[in-house]
Amino acid sequence: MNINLLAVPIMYGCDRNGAQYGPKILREKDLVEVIKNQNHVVYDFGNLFIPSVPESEKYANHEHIKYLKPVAETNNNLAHLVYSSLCSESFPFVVGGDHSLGLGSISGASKHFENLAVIWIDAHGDINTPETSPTGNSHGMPLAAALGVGVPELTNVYYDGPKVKPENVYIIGARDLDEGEVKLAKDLNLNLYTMDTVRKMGISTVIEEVLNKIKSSNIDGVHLSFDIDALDKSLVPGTGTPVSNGFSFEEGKKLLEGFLSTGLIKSMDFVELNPILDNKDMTSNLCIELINYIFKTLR
Ligand code: DIR
Ligand code: MN
Ligand code: MN
Ligand code: MN
Repeated sequence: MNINLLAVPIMYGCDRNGAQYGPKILREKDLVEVIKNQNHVVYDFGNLFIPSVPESEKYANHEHIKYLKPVAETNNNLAHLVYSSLCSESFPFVVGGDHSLGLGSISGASKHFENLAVIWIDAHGDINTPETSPTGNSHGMPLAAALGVGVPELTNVYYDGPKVKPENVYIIGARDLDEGEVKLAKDLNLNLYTMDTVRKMGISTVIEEVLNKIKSSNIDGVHLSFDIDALDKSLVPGTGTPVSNGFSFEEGKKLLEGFLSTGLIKSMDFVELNPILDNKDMTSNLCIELINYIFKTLR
């Protein structure tokens, strides 16, 4: 397959220094070679330009959402790269950086596909709005914005209006949802597979159910957004908001393979690695192993 590597060294969405170095450390650990060795052709687009904004201007664009303007701008730029990658039949692999970039990925993919589905694997829901967000960090908002909920700067990224329909959103592994997120998931009737639900159903059954739902709707493309904090806290010290009771490494691989081996996934995010928080490269090494597996199973 042709892979367009789109690296997005952004940390404005998590407001945690270090997330911007995810692409750098993964490249140092031979990211490109790892993907090539799984029999893909890799086009490395380099790092996206991220505007530099001093901390003193964190709230310059909105009273609660931090760095709103550079986040929106970066997502606009990313969206067009994802869109043009898909137009040229290449698979966009978006490497973060924090999860605010999920909005740009979805926006680009949804311009290309008639009816896009999104699988969001994460300890969090990322469906906060300025009203519900306890932190003001936009990495907790990209999925809401893609659904058309939130401030216009985010809901109108790339083109105006919603990018994905609620019935086409699948959240898997959530175990740290904010109050307002629980309510929005309910109100919009999102397909929410919390960690509790996953444990009750079993991973294989979850995969099967999600794939059946996707195949029985008129979906023509699926975007998979993977936040490494979906994995258990003990495995990922190098991420900003680790949460216990997460997936083991084997479970994470099983989940990814279940979706990536189907031929339905047309684009993907890999986000929230923070090398500064890492413990002896344990998380970045695990990321490389996971990425190797992703490209081994991608069809
Ligand atoms: C939290 C954290 N729900 C927030 N979100 C994270 O700030 O909105 N998402 N870490 O991955
Ligand atoms: Mn996330
Ligand atoms: Mn569309
Ligand atoms: Mn998360």
